[in-house]
Amino acid sequence: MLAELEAYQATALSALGGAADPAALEAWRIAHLGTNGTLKGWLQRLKEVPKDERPAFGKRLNEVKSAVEGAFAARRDAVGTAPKGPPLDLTEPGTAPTVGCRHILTRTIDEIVDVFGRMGFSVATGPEIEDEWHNFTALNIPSGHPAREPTDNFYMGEQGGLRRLLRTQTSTVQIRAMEASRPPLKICAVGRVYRPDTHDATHFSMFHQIEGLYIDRDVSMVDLKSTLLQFAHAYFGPEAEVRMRPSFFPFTEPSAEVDMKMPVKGQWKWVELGGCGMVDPAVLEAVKIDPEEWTGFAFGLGVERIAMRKYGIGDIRWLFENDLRFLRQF
Ligand code: FA5
Repeated sequence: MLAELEAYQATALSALGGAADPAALEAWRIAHLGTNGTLKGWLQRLKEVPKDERPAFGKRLNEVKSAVEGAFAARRDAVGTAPKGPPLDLTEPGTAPTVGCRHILTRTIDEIVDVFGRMGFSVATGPEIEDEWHNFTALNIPSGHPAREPTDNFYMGEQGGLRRLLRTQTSTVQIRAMEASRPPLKICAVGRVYRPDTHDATHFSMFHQIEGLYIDRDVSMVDLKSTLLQFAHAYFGPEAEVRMRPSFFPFTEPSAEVDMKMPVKGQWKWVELGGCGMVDPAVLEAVKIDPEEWTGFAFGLGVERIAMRKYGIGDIRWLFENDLRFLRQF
């Protein structure tokens, strides 16, 4: 039986040497090392060996087993294993990965801030949950003013004796900037504002404004208009125009509505974008800036209205529906 075992080892190793590819190697492995393989058979035959010869035979069987297993491992390294799954066809057209992009509003905001940045405005920020002082009182909107009505605001309870609300305008950041730094001051602030307006093609209850504030000595309406005109030229092109119509805001005097003439579906049209004016002395006094020494202008424009005109978007609601068919166009 020992001789038979020696012969088996020689046959097995020679067959292994002939297995030249992964498939043949796998067939050899199943035949020799598999659950019903020859080597297993040899282990079972150990009990046929006379008891006194068993230790020597068992020792030799273990040596054969190690030799055969070791030879298989070496052969597998040399031949390599069979590739898993179907073969890879590098000439097949692939699936292009989806590339995301910034939301059109984010892009508009970045573009606008970039233009004002080049005109020397630094960026200021303020909280979206504001108190009455910053949203109304400091902006010369006294208590009892209709703008404070609960129907026109999202109130959120009290803190420190002041009612809190979602800010209705970025003009709140004018106050925060003037509280934080002394003039001269040239800032812009962009962000979300909230009003309980009925949704339609041009109104939403949450929208964005870009605020500008410039406080220095001898600032005039001419500076205001030339700043808005520079913005219009930089953003809508050299043919854009700016028009101011007399208006009223409690925090500016005089006040005006800002219209810009810009291309709408290929035709140049006047479009109302926001409000502006010279900062009211009462506002400067509220933040302890001497109105005899300092003057300034401020403006606040609707970002959605700018984006809609710039990119030909017909309905403000499309900007917030997150419909990829709309968003992918930009
Ligand atoms: C203001 O909010 C003033 N704070 C602007 C201002 C700033 C005046 C500094 C003077 C000095 P008004 O309420 O008109 O003004 O809003 C400004 C712009 O926001 C509007 O012209 C419009 O473009 C946009 N807007 C107003 N309400 C909505 C709305 N519901 N949805 C989308 N855009 C709106």
